[in-house]
Amino acid sequence: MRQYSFSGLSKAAIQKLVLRNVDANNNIRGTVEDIISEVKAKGDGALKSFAQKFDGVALDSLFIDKNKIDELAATISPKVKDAINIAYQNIKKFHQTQISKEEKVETTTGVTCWREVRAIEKVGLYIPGGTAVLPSTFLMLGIPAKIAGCKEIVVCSPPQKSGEVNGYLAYVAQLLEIDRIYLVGGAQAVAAMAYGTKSITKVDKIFGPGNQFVTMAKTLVQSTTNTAIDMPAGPSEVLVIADETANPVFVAADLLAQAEHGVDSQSVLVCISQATIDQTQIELEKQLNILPRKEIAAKAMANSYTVLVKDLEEAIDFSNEYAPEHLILATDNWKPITNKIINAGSVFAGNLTPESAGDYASGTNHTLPTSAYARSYSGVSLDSFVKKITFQHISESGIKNLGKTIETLAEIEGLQAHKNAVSVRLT
Ligand code: HSO
Ligand code: ZN
Repeated sequence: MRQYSFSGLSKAAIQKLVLRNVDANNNIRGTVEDIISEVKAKGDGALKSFAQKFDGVALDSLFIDKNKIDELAATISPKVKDAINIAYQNIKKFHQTQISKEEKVETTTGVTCWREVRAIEKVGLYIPGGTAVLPSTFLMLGIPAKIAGCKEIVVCSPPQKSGEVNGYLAYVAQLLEIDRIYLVGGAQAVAAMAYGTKSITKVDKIFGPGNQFVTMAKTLVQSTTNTAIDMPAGPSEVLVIADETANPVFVAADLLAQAEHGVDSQSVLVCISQATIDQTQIELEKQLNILPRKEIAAKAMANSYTVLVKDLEEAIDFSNEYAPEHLILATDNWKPITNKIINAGSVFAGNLTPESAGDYASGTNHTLPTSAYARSYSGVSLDSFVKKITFQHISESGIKNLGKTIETLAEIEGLQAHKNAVSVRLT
């Protein structure tokens, strides 16, 4: 890992250091535009030829149904089922706490305002299946979609060589009572859900992480259709803040857990102790060498760095500039610093709290803003699957009490018809 010292970095140098993934997708834009046009023009036919071209599978059917899902789900071991069940319960428990009901308020006597929550009717979930199939992502998106009460949940995941999905995804589908999985991956899946095809419903909002092609497709369709997206999701990243109470073995493991996601992932260590940085470097070498995905992780680590800081406050300052997707506080002294965190997707507090817990099973959602979008976006939650509609009711006394105010404001804006809409009710 490259090493920097906070005191030696100018403001401009920090800005440069925290910058990531700008223009990363520009060179693939053309390819993705072609894929989208093809899906728009040829629908299901295009999806089948892309499955052949990109996944190497000749598909008879574009989806698997309930029978097939049950059959595949039955092939997984009881141990894995138990683990998925526990994750399912915890994620459900946490997301159920996000159900909210707001009170009506009488802003002026006779004028009542309130909001009501409605589920987004049709949602599309994209479950990646490239170098790693992620049943955990299916849980993270499917559970809040179900709690919200979305009427139609379209699920797309690339077909495996068998022309099916793996048993883990099938088991999650069973838990979520989702009866169909479309065998469609990549940018073509996003295009299909945004424009609709004969067999795939056009949805109102598309969720889910993916490679650069998927992300580019999401970005493009949100500006050309009325389909929304959860967030622009780039390569995954972690920032670990560590002090002398941190365990370098744990810190190295956390940095590598991020790095194994993809060659473009980034792991950053911000530490108040040079000795801990040095020990972590030694640990990294040891642990990296025995990882099955060491080639991927090594490339990501080459794109990663450490920053030596004088204290935890300075560490948080740097982290707030970076705005990490995941922030690990590898310190026993995490409590006094949480209120200083301004920009982060999800925070893992204390030395025994690995990011992997949130990736899989503690309950929080792992679909989070990357590439400094944590400055303005929240991670996926129940809120992502609902809309809040404002209502108001005005009684006879209400229009009397507020009428004059509205008339005056309409007048200063020169909007006579607006004024009239009140005046006619006052006479
Ligand atoms: N760290 C990823 C989520 C994930 N990790 C899925 C393992 N499986 C993005 O938050
Ligand atoms: Zn992960």
